[in-house]
Amino acid sequence: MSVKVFDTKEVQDLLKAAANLGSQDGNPRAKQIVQRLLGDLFKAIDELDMTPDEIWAGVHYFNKLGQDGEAALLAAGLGLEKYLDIRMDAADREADINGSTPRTIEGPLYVAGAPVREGVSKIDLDPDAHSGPLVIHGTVTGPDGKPVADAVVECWHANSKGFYSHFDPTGAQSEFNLRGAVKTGADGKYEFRTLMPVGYGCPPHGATQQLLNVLARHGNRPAHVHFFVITDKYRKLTTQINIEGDPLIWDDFAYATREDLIPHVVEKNGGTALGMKADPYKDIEFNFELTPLVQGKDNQLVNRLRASAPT
Ligand code: MBD
Ligand code: FE
Repeated sequence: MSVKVFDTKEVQDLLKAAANLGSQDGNPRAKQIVQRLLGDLFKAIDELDMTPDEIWAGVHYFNKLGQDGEAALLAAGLGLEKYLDIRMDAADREADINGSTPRTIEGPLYVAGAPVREGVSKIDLDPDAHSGPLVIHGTVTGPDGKPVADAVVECWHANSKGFYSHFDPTGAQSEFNLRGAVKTGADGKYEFRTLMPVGYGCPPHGATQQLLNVLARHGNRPAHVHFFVITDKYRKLTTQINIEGDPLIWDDFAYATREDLIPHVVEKNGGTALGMKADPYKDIEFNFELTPLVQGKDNQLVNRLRASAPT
């Protein structure tokens, strides 16, 4: 079939009716977006001559995606979340905001409500025989390079199986294992005492991996640690660091790796005195430089549905 119907009056009227453009009611922005996205889909069906079988496969894929609770995971895997970062980066350059710690995607596995401690937090609550001790520490500064007091640095990462607490399919981790928050003092310093994470892999039978398989893509991420840095004075930073040496660093299925987000991992001794499970430990120094508010506001604050749990 090579029929083309998109530009017919019948189809254009159908699109307008579906988005209810003839009415003054409803949410105008939602109507605009529905008309555009549905129109782009109709057009693609016409131009690629998509078959009914392909369309129904796609419709039922959405059902599986929802059943699996993986829509935000797929958004990361298809680069949609990265694309939003690319746009925010471009907006920053236009606003002459440069040189700060790069942002990178939040991902779908944050849980709000981790306990906030002063300066230092030990966040490995559960034992993990396959993971060694890790200290991550540094200083939060403003665009002026001066330390920021009362900033909250929040961090979350996976265990030695690549599983995150709250989302662990084995149910093995306690709430807030490997999740924590630290408030900086006058020196702007934060420190997390934890265990070395291992890279995440998409659930092998989930909708996301199902699509990635069709594309001959893997669904794995290099070992990484997520951060939010939040203060009244500057804009919220959402970022991650990768663990140096992970073979997937430049092959992340979620496209989150950035040049300035791969700090060196240094071998140290003295872990026992820090309350770590062994004396030799790995140490990462990573400093955060925040960006200025724009006309007194965080103009890029992202609202999205986030999991939460009681502290
Ligand atoms: C992760 O740990 C993650 O950070 C992202 C972006 C997607 C899936 C799992
Ligand atoms: Fe992650």
